[in-house]
This record gives sequence, structure tokens and C-alpha cells, in this order.
Amino acid sequence: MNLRYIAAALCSILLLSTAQGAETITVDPAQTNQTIYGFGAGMKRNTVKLRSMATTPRTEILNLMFKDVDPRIYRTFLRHDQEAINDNADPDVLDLGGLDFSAGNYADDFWVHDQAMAIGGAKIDTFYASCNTAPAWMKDNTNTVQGTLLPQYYTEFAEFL
Ligand SMILES: [Ca+2]
Ligand SMILES: [Ca+2]
Repeated sequence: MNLRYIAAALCSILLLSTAQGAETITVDPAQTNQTIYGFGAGMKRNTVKLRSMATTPRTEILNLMFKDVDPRIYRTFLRHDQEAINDNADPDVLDLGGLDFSAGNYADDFWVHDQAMAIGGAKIDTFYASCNTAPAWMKDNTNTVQGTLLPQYYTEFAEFL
């Protein structure tokens, strides 16, 4: 792992500590308490903007994310509209035919994923995805804005993820 990034992480911890006030952190590089698996990179939004940029700045951004950061973890986004209606009545059986990956900007998300794999290579071996909301049909207000996941859809949301 690049020592520059380890130093940057330690500096961030120390700066946060100083900003909070009276905390003191002592770093003993000879003592290992936990291992940092690696850093992550990816895009959650605006993949369409990145993909449509001119080649030179786009390549620079991609290299910053997937070469300079030297990530082992790739992060992407799960869009609520991939399952706009329930795939079936069984949260233990996923029907891929019931999902819509043409919704939103998945094509651009997949493009960024492909770029990450081309630049970062096999060392990117962990994938992480997050979402901002459950699909509307799982929520008490049937809307993707605000509202709450209904308890009867906890297992459906787990399937969605
Ligand atoms: Ca489902
Ligand atoms: Ca299902």
C-alpha cells in the first residue's frame, strides 16, 4: 500500500482529533491493532456527466480514482427504480427478469465499473453498493422521497439489496 495514503489517513485522524479539542492520539507504527484492507473508489452519481466529458479530463479523473488512489474496493449505486414493481411474491427467490437495469443511468454506472476494472485491474476485489431509498412500493408513503420502509417489506428490501 502506498505510504503516502497511510500518512494522509493518519493526518486526517490527527486533524479531526485537534478540531475536537482535548483528544490526544499516539501512533506507534511498530504496533499493529488492525489491518487496513485498502481504499475504495467509485461514483455514486453523475456517471453520465463523467462519461460525456472530453477524453482528457475524463481520463485524468478516472486515473485519479482507479490508479492513483490504488483502490481495492469499488463503490457503486443501487437505484430504487431497478425494482419499480416487486419481482415476484417471494423475497427468497430473485427473478432477474423482474428487474429493470435500463432505468436511471445504469448504463453509465456499468461504464464506470468497466473503466475501474480496466484501470484498477484484479486488485479491485471488493464491491460495495449503496442506495438512498427503498423502492416506493416498499414504503409507507409509496414515494422514494421521505417515508419509511414498511416492516412487511424488510425481507423484500434485503432481496433488493
Ligand atoms: Ca422483490
Ligand atoms: Ca423475489
